[in-house]
Amino acid sequence: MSAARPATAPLVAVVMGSSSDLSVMQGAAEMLERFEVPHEVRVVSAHRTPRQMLAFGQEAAGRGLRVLIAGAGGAAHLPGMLASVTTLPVIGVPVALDRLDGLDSLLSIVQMPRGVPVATVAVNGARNAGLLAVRILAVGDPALAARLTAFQDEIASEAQAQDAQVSGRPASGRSADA
Ligand code: RP5
Repeated sequence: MSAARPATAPLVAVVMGSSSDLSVMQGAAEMLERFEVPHEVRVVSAHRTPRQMLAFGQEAAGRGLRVLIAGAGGAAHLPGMLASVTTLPVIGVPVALDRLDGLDSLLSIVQMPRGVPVATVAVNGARNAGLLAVRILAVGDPALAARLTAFQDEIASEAQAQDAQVSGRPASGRSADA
């Protein structure tokens, strides 16, 4: 029988190639905080600390992590390299740098070879990466799934309020789309 996990043991790791990615990657952490998912935030570089990066990926599942969110910019190898040394789902966040508007980061992350998947979100799409991690965890957690449903109702209400403001029509309230 395995030892009980501490309540705060991280289930998700938000990792990035440099602290210069933090302003974007903070969005993932904010979504995890919103859903009270225990997580850790780390800088792990595929190029500057390659050995530590590989060890991090190899040890992640054994530490109890369930999902890795990896953000990087430019020659963005971090998500793919982590995916190559773990069986955990890896969500890649292309971080836009000053040049090329993040297209370099996007293509570096999304064009993985067969057999080594990285679920790639939009350029700077860290908030969706956090939400996707929550969705993955919610597959086996009905309470978390219920909170995701409440979140979807909330963003539907926001969209309906925008419609009312733009169109001048009364807010429609809960509908088939809410
Ligand atoms: C990548 O290089 C990092 O993910 C970052 O997006 C980019 C630039 O890093 P810094 O030079 O700002 O540290 O590895």
